[in-house]
Amino acid sequence: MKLIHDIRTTFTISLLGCFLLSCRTEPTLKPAQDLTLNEGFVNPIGFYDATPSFSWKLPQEIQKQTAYHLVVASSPELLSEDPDLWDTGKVRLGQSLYISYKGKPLLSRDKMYWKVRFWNAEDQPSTWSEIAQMELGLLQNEDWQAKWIGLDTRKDSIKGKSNIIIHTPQYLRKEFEVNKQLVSAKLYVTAKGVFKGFINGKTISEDVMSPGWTPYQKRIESLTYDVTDLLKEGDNAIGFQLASGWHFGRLLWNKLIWGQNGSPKVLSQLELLYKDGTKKTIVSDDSWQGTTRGPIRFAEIYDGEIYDANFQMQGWATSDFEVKEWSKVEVAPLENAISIRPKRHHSVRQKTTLDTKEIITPKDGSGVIFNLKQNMLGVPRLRVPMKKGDTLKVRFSEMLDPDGSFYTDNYRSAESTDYYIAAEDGRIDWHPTFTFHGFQYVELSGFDTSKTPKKEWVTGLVQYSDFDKTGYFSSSHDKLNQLQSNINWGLRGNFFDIPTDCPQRDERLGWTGDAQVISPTSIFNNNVHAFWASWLQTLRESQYVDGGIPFVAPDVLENNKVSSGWGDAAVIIPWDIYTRTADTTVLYENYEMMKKWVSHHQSISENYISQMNSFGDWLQPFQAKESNKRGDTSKKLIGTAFFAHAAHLTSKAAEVLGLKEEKEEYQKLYQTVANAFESEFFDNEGKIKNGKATQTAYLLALHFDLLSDTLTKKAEQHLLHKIEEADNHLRTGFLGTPLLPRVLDAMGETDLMYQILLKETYPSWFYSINQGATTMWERWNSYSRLEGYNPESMNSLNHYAYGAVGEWMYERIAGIKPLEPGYKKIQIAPVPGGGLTSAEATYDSPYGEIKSTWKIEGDTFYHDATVPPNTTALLSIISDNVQSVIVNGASLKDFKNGQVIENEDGIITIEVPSGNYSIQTLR
Ligand code: RAM
Repeated sequence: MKLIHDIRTTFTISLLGCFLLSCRTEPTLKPAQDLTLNEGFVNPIGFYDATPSFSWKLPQEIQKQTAYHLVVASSPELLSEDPDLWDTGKVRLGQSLYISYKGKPLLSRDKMYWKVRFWNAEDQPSTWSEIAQMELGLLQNEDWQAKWIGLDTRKDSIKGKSNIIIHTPQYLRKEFEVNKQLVSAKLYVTAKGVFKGFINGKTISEDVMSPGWTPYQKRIESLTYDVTDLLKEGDNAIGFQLASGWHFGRLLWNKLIWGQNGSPKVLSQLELLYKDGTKKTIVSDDSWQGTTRGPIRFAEIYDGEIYDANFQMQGWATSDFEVKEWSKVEVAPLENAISIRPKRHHSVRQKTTLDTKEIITPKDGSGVIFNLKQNMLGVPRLRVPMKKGDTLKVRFSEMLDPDGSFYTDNYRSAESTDYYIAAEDGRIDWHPTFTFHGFQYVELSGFDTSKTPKKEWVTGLVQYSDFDKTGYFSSSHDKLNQLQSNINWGLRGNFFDIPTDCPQRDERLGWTGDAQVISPTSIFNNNVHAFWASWLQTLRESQYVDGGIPFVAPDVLENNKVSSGWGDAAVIIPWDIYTRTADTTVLYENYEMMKKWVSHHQSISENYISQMNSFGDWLQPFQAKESNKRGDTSKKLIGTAFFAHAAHLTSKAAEVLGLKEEKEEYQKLYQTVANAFESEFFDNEGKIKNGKATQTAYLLALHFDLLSDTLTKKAEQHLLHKIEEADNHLRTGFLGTPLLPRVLDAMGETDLMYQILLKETYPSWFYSINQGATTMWERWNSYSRLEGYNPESMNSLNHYAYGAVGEWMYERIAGIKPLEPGYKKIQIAPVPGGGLTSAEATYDSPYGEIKSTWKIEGDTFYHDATVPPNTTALLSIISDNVQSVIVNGASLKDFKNGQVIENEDGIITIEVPSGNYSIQTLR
């Protein structure tokens, strides 16, 4: 009886349900894919944000999403029946990116599971996506029962360079018992210093130099690891190696910033959940023991590492270890002023390896040189035969001098040397742990000389923040491809937890100017959304009370000084990220910083003319001696241009954030500054006055839109004249270089840009390639095959700023450019030129893959383009004759899947929805 009743009820409910939910169609559309949170996180654990945003991609065959339904639950089982955290119901919106969580509040350690379905243009539903998940980290200091622990290494009073205190690396350990069946074990951990963790002798993670670099006086990032598989029932042990890192190491020309007091410390909280529902937490406290008598004897970021195998402590991080002469650790509570927060981007990891390509044995009997034929950042893996008691000395260099000698002067005071002391005869297999180097050449001495050096002795372990590659560019021009490779290696060499200027010398700092110059190119090449969002938090935390933005972030200079074009990273980078990702959070998070920076500009201007200090058009070629690296463009002109631009971008940000009045206010300020700029620096002929007429002066005025229409036209001609004067070479430094392609492009001068780009002579991009560059260089003439190194000591061969031209390569040579934030609307408009016969780029945009590939064969121009789901594109076709263009096999005049919206100046523009397009044009 009961059963019949149940069946009847179920039947009625399902009929009713069917009616309500409209069962017209069984879902047949493929599910949404690539489910991510916030800045692209996939199923993160230890996540930093309790109110995350949700994004997904649609299958390629879907043109448009018209609605979505998102469910969030605290367990996968609840997801379909009873999503207890959030159920959006069917939301009639096309938005598939950054849907903000508005469900039940979440707390530290909470887990969430989520899935989504969508409806297409015909209102057909998709099947549900796969389930994605997230687990929060420890969001506040109160979540930590653990204490900071470590040995007092300061008292050893070991002094290094410039009398700076050296902390001997330490080893910390504790044994504990797992006495019941385990369901899960999570380790929450961080350090003042850098650490590597072990459980039962196995490494906890492959992360490098954790926890990374933040303004430690305000915030230290914590990491979360699932270590369930490393534990066993019975006796267990946990251990950490701990070294100075950025926190206690010398930084920037022999300064200690955070390490003036105390010694390195670890904070560790291991939380076990047993099957019977009980919990056990093992925290860092006074029950731990430590020693400095381990094999890592010395570790410094700039100077290298010393490893003495005689000090090896077999099994020190296992419970079988016999503890002798280990000391009790010092314990300190968490400070209220320092927030411990989950890391909000990916740690540095070993991302790839480079084999030795060539061995050079110098005649003078000095060390043997291993050439990787690629300048890189990371450490070497050394598999080298040694004799007991001998010391292997490992030196690094970016380039050899033309006479083949090993060159290290440009490392300045950074020793950048590793040592390994052998405890027995035989082949070692070792790499340093708590340092990193920028190098292409490795010099070894002190190995077993009875053996002939082999290439496999040295492998480069390439390390950078763990993001994926998103963009590819290639063309028929080999040197252009080499340039693309150099740009990429420049990024790999400087995205080491924060964006740095260089990876090799005694600097390696988060220079703000370099960062703003490279951000668009970096976002195309790699998934660095989270990387930048995280560094922008560091920048916010580093902003001075008066709104000034320091030269570097984290701020190790602490000099309260600012520079125009550098501090402007505070407005330029948030805007760049927003335009390329459509993530409004980056504007919300940084808007106050932007405003404060604009008022700082204002506070050091007189009648809207900037009086701000500036590094100027840094390292501009052929500059007057007295310009002292800062280029010949007037500082006031540069400052005023950036002041106007900063106000302009802040007004745009205000508009996106729906702040109408502020939008108007900043728009007005921009206009006022632009007017002041025009009358102060330009005469009626559109020529520079009150300062030197440089390419960069014109570029700033034009790119930041600071002149009236009439003067703009005139100034454009003066710029062309300046370029002609330089025999179609650039004359730009850090600030002007990224603007050059943008301005010439806007002027329709792409042929000229091709000429400048493909120049072989100094100063040009290919000049460095002709001298053997495999990365971007700090100077246009950092090195030459004939004369060797530029004699200036500030001369890095891995400095990404001039790689900013990458943006033009994929936006115009290949032709992929965002027209609306996040590439919701895309411009696909390649401009062939420079004798190239083909080019292509793909970009994994927030909506899916965008592709643009072209080639010229005989009289025909072939162009294939892919427009991802839920976007539209403006496709440019180089022709003025609709009849002669073939799109997807048919004449353009019969083309139905889109429309011609313009036919002007020899270019037909069609607007198309997502899909693949194959276009043939007769030239
Ligand atoms: C150098 C840095 C950086 C630059 C500053 C002004 O020391 O390497 O690239 O931004 O100077």
